[in-house]
Order: sequence, then C-alpha cells, then structure tokens
Amino acid sequence: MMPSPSNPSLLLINPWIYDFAAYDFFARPLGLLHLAGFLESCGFEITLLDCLGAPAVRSGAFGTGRFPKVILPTPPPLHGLPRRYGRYGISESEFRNRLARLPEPAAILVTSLMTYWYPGVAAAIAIARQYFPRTPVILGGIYATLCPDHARGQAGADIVIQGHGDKACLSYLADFTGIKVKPDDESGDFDVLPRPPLHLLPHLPFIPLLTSRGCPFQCDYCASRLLQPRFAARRPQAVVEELLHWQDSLGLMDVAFYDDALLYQADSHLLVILEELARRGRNFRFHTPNAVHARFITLEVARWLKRSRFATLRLGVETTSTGLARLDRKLAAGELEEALAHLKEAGFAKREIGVYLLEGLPEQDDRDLEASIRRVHALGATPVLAQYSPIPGTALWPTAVAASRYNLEADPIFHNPSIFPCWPEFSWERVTRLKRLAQGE
Ligand code: B12
Ligand code: SF4
Repeated sequence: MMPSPSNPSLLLINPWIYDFAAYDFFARPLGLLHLAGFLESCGFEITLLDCLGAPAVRSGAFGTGRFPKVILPTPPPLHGLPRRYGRYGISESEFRNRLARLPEPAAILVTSLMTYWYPGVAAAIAIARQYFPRTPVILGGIYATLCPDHARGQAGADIVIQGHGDKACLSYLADFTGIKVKPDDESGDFDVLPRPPLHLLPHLPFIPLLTSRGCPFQCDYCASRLLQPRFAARRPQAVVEELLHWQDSLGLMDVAFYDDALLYQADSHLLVILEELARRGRNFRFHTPNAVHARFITLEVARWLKRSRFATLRLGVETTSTGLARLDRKLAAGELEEALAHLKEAGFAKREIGVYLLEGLPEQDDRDLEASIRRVHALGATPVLAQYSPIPGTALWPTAVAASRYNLEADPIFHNPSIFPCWPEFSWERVTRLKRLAQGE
C-alpha cells in the first residue's frame, strides 16, 4: 500500500443496500456520522458519499419512503428464490460522477450495516478503488464487527476495524498520512464526543439520534451485546442540547431514536429529556423504529410519550406465547397487557401502537405466531412482523445453523431475513398468509 499525499482529507462512504427488499424506515448512517464528527474534530476534512442518499421514489410518513431500486442478477448462492434482487440507493453513474469530481483522499472509510448487505459494501469499495487506486480503504461498522473474517476476505478493504474504531482509525490514519492526532478527550465518553455532522447528509427529513448505547438484556437472537458490551447512557442535558441545535440549525422536528433500550431507567433519562423540552416550549415528533421495551411503559411513561408526540411507536415483543421457551429476556407474562393498557389510557389508538413479532425463527410453529398475532389484535394494538436474521455469536446461532436449509456459516448472504433462512423452504403462500393475518384480514 502506497502512503497517501499529505492532504488530510478523508472520503467516507455509506454503501448501497443489495437485497430483495429494503425500505427507508428512518434509516441514516449514524455510525459513519459519529465517526465523521470525531475525525473532523481531529482536524481531518470530511467528504461524505451516501449511496442511500437518494430522494424516495414513493414517500411515506415523516420522511420515510421507498429507496430507488435497480434489479440485479440474484447472487449464485440464492439462485432459484422467487424474489427480485437489487441495488437500493443512488445510481451507479451518480456514484461514479461524484467520485470523478473528488480530489484524491488520504483514506477512504466505509461503513457497513446488515451482515447480508456486504455485496453492496464490496461493490462500493471496488468502484471507489477504480478512481483512487493508491488510497487505503478502511472498513468498519456492524458487518465488519460481526463477520470480521468474512469482511477481511471478501469486502476488498485494506483494513477491517471492529467496534467503535475511532482510536484504531486514528492510528491507521497516522500511518497513512504521517499526521499524528491526539483527541482532546481520550475517555471515549459518549457525551464529550462531537455531534455527528448531520448536515453532511444530502437528504434529511428527521434527526437520527442515539441517547444510549447497548442494552441491559441479552436476548438469544440479538447482537446488541456483541456490538456494545455495556449499556451506557448520555446525560439528558446533552441530548436536549443536541436536539435544540439540530432544530435551530436544520429546522427539523421529527426525531428517530436508534437506541436499543430507550426506556431503560426512564425516570432519570428519557423523561428528563422530554420534561426539559416541554419546559423550553419546544415541539418535536418522535419515532421509535427500533422498538422500545414494553415492560418499562408505566402509566406515567405512556402519558409522557403521548404528550411529547411519539407518532411511530413500536414495542419489541417477539411472541406473546407463554407456552414456548422464550428466547428473549425482556418481557415477562402480563407485561405487554399492562403496557398496552397504559398506552390506551394515555390516548394512543390501535394503529399508533405497533408490536414487533418475530417471524422465521428456527423451529417456530406457525400456530404460535398466529396466536401471537391474534393476541396483539385482541389487545388493541397492531402486529408488525419482523423477519428473523440469524447472527453469528448470538446464543441462537447454533440452533439457526442446525435448522437452516443454507450453510449459514459459509456466507453472510444467508443471514438475509427476507429469504427466511431457517424455514425448510421459502413459501410465498406462508409469507402472505401470515402478513394478511397481521393486517387483520
Ligand atoms: C437503528 C437500527 C435499525 C434502524 C435503521 C438503522 C440504519 N442506520 O439504517 C431500523 C429500525 C430501520 C432497522 C431495521 C432493521 N434491522 Co436494525 N438495527 C438498528 C440498531 C439498533 C442500531 C444501528 C445503528 O445505526 N447504530 C448507531 C451507530 C452509531 O452505531 P454503528 O452503526 O454500529 O456505528 C458504530 C461502529 O459500528 C463504528 N463504525 C461504523 N461505521 C464505521 C466505519 C469505519 C471505517 C469504522 C472504523 C468504524 C465504523 O463506529 C460507530 C460509532 O460507534 C442495530 C443494533 C445495534 N445495537 O447496533 C440493529 C441491527 C443492525 N438491525 C438488525 C436487524 C435484524 C434489522 C432488520 C432486519 C429487522 C427486521 N427484521 O425488520 C431491519 C432491516 C432493515 C431493512 N431491511 O431495511 C440486526 C443486524 C442483522 C444482521 N444480520 O446484520 C441488528 C444488529 C439488531 C439485532 N437484532 O441484533 N435497524
Ligand atoms: S431487549 Fe432488544 S436490544 Fe436488548 S437484547 Fe433483547 S432484543 Fe436485543
């Protein structure tokens, strides 16, 4: 690898999604933006190229919508599936035009999200290399963290960094540029890290926000602990200041929380944030696409959620069945019922309360899922099916590997939840029947 010129400019890339289905449900590259903020504060000049930064082809509510899609050949390991594979985001020619206009950066930093989206990561890196063949490429993010060996072998980056990666990045950048930077604060404290530079995003109808990292629970199917071993919350005041800053500078009102455990210790965290915003007379509208814990919804919490205009509310539940050995550790019998009663008393309507139910788990019996769907309807909430993605390193992984019709260990492309890798076969009839039931038909 050749050292780069002394220009300390960095190119950060959020790659395309390659998948059978993808919807922009409050999705923004917040991890890459956090890294951008940190590197900017260390004196680097940042250019962000967001492959998903295309205006939606069909707009949904609150800035959500359909990504533009170009159909691509289905990857060989998935041949035969009755679904259309494609690339979501900006066109390849737009990506190339943007690269062609850029000066040579000192390094290219690429993020990654879902493990099974790695073909989009590899495609973006391969194209970027055509324009900057001498520039080192560093890959980080969720796929890089969960599947580091695969990423090292297949993604085409020079370096793969697991985890937050900010300090590791600095040390590699020092090697490439000769510029040694010592951050002002080396504690890694969430609150002293610079704000993510949201203004770098080309299309931003809402504020993506992280008020805490990690989760105090450890559900069998979830990667939260692998990505963030300890739960850590920001100071409520710092969160308030960040929200006011973005509202004042970008004029935004909608906020999407990316937290895994937003309602954990709500009395000293979320409620303090909401009270302070109310005290200052600031109006926001909130969304929890990543789900909140039902067990933390007391009547007081429910009233604050209503008063503060939580417009997209999703509860993470998995299944309402008490007969099955439960895979998650976050909900005990009766807690969902209680939470829904509180939300209703606070004034939430059925359509406003989405309850995620996991579909496609290994050894899952449809009758159990159907019973869960009916139960959620009966409790006056809206069931939302979330397809299960097997993740290496989770407690459920060995069961998923044993149950799958694919060799899950051979290729992360098989982690794709929309192929239902742990069903004996893909069945539109089964998918449609469960979907209709969830829609109340
Ligand atoms: C928010 C979130 C979403 C959001 C959208 C997120 C987005 N940005 O687009 C929504 C709600 C839409 C979503 C949807 C889904 N999600 Co999700 N989601 C998350 C969540 C909670 C946080 C991701 C995030 O943005 N974190 C915030 C940023 C700050 O962190 P980060 O990206 O990791 O970045 C840090 C580091 O990785 C690193 N880093 C990042 N980039 C780079 C680059 C370099 C060069 C370096 C050095 C470092 C670096 O630095 C950052 C700062 O610390 C994760 C779980 C988790 N705790 O991470 C699950 C997670 C990623 N989701 C998951 C799943 C399963 C899904 C769904 C499939 C669920 C479903 N069945 O519907 C869908 C799929 C979406 C789709 N098809 O479009 C899985 C991953 C599965 C997989 N195989 O990879 C996770 C891990 C949760 C889990 N169950 O374990 N998700
Ligand atoms: S409660 Fe949610 S975020 Fe926490 S471990 Fe379980 S599924 Fe993951």
